[in-house]
Amino acid sequence: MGKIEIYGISTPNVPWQDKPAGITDAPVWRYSENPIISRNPSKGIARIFNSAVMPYGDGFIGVFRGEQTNGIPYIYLGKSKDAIRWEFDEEKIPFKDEEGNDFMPKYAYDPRLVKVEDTYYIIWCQDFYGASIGMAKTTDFKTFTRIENPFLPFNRNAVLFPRKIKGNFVMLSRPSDSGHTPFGDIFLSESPDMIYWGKHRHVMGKGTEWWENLKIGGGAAPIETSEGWLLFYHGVTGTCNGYVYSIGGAILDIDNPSIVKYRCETFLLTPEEWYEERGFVPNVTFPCATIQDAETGRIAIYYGAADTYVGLAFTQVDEIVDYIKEHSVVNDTDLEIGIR
Ligand code: BMA
Repeated sequence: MGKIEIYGISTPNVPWQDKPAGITDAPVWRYSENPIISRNPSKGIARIFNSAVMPYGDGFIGVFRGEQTNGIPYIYLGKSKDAIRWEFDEEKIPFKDEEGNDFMPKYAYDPRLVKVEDTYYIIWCQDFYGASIGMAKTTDFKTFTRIENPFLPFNRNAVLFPRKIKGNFVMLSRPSDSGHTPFGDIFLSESPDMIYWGKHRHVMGKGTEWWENLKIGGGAAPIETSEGWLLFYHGVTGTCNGYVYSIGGAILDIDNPSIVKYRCETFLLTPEEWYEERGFVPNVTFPCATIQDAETGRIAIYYGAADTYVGLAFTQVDEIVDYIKEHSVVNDTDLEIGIR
């Protein structure tokens, strides 16, 4: 164990590759066999990307954004023994309402998967008279019950914390428009029951650094560490040829996560490889999940690449926390509690 502790389960079978010797100035490195999910991964699905995974049983489970061959995104369940090679259900996840009746969203994308206490929550973006957040819960990955939509439209990138804080569920989200949203900050909301959400707080704004100067959005569920909540998020800049999505890192206060303790002024990963630069939407790296091992501090980051593939990258908790702290620039809106 290193100097920074990860609070959570040990996952000794977390996917891992040591850092290549040539990489000296970056704390995150890519899996050499990327992308781990390629085009046309299963029947009727043209692309899988922006997807979330976690340990389950003696293997791993995940919720995957599958772009159907009619262009409409939906969420599919996948299973894996090693968290690298995945098998997907052919049918969409069969969401039901509380009475057990079918209750399918019109479309669903960018799912996150977070376990809080004994329940797994799937959080995604869907139509609610415009782009907004949908949620469902399961305890067995067989029955999936939709729960109330947490927020008014328009909103995206909702990410649940993996435990209650001061007795409440806590969720990050990014209020948006219903299109390609040329703005956006990360906010936080609390709920005692997963039905009523409030106590909204501003967490962090789009960055002053150029790589994240258009908008930001939550990525993977925050990782609880002895330094605070480690958050991988996406930051976007606009160019004459469209948006570029990079992965950033921040550390939020453990008891008051609307306070940003450290925020890395440089991106942690930006489109460089062919599968990140070339695809349905070029120049996108979009983190949606991590798997981490409390024992070794190993962290595997799952990210969508070019709205076409799933990539895998690695870091180690001591290294990433040190890097974020060494390169941290926080401004007044990061440091404040976030209510006006
Ligand atoms: C965002 C979301 C993501 C997508 C990204 C880049 O607005 O829709 O699903 O990866 O754009 O196209």
